[in-house]
Amino acid sequence: MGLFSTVKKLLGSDAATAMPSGGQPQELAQQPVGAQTPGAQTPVVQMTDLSDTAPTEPSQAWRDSLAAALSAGRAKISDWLAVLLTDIASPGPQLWARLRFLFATLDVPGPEAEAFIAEFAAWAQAMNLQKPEDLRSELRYRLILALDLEQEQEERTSIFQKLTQGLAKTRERFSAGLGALFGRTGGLDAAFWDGLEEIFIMADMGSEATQKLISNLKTRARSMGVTEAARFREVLGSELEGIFPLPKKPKVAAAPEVVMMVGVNGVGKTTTIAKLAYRARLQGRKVLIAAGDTFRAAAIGQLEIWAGRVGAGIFSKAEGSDPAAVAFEAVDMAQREGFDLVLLDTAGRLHTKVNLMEELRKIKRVLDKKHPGAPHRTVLVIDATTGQNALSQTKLFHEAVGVDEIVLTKLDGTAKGGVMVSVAITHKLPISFIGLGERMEDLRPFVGEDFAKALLDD
Ligand SMILES: Nc1nc2c(ncn2[C@@H]2O[C@H](COP(=O)(O)OP(=O)(O)OP(=O)(O)O)[C@@H](O)[C@H]2O)c(=O)[nH]1
Ligand SMILES: [Mg+2]
Repeated sequence: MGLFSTVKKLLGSDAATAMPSGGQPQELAQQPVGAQTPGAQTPVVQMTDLSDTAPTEPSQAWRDSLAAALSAGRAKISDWLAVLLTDIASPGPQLWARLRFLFATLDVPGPEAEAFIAEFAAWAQAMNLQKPEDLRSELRYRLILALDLEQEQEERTSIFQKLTQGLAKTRERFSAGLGALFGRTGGLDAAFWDGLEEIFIMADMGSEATQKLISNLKTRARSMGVTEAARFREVLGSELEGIFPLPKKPKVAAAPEVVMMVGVNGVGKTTTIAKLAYRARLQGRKVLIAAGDTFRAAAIGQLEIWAGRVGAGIFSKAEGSDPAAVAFEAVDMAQREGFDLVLLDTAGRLHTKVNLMEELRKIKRVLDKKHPGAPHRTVLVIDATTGQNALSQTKLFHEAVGVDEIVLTKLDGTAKGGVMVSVAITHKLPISFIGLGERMEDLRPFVGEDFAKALLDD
């Protein structure tokens, strides 16, 4: 039994009720960390003492506290972490001992627990995780993925708070205007709709999407029987909640699953690949990263470093190589060596004489020839701080290569949330993940309902 099934049992029905009503985004990895794929690369632990015999704990009170936190019957990760990390200044024997106790209490088989601890120890060392808050946040992410707690209420709330901060600017604009509009006495007359239109335009939605949204809202208000401004918030809330389609589960007839990342310069493609690889690795998949951005040597080097850190394989060729050849040979390597997932990086721009879209189409053709059905997903990366440009980028890439889903990065900055509403309305593409920072753990599933709530909350 893996970590995952153990905790599902522990969570009981709470886990089910904590699921978002909109369902959860399609995950790149389906296996718990316990289900180590044979041959998956485990970072080598160097100079890290994994024994827990060195200094003895001055007090064993934490055992009782942890046992109590666990027997409360609900998985509340912050309670566990509080006990695990009390008086722990840095990763070391004390922490390993506590983790062993946690896993033993959860009935996690020894080898899986040891693999978790070894990988965490190696990561803490490689990333020099010394600050208690960094240690806490990394351990939290790893436990959440390994134990499949991402949709648990507490975790959703914490992501929601970050989302709300990122969307603060958009929300400010929105809520002041909406508050005044909804505070009006009276019905949904022409002045009301004009006022609403103005607010949407101010929130970077663009005129086309705004017209469409207004028309949808008129229909929805009628069907909900709402005729006065004071009740309009409900109408807007339910419209926005349903605006983001859910990612589709790709059909992968034979391994490996191939994901191609596209997007303009600097939006976060390479970083997102590292984050996706990291997630998939923590969930027990064998991941190969393919350095298809051959435009700059630095891009290849950046990926090689990340692949090493997150325990993924890397396929790269020299700077200036044909990206389609990189894609072909990477899939060949993945097939021969039993990788589950290939993440293909691509360039955001090329030398002016080569057309980027033509290049991307060629990569797709070559992939499909080599491995029918590949790429199983073409993921467009968009920087959330971009304004209306996000719309034209989506149009461009979608028309040229067919985008299956969007990853929205830099939502920790001053995100322009309204633009995503217009992308969703205009192109009906799902958003699968959001980037909330530069650390590996800062990539989380997108929940449309929460995004809408974060936009509208005042
Ligand atoms: N704050 C924040 N920064 C991010 C996020 N995602 C990526 N970045 C940063 O954005 C910058 C560009 O990221 P890259 O991954 O190199 O972008 P890219 O799309 O691969 O860029 P090119 O290879 O030049 O086309 C880096 O400094 C990243 O750390 C995020 O979610 N939040
Ligand atoms: Mg890049």
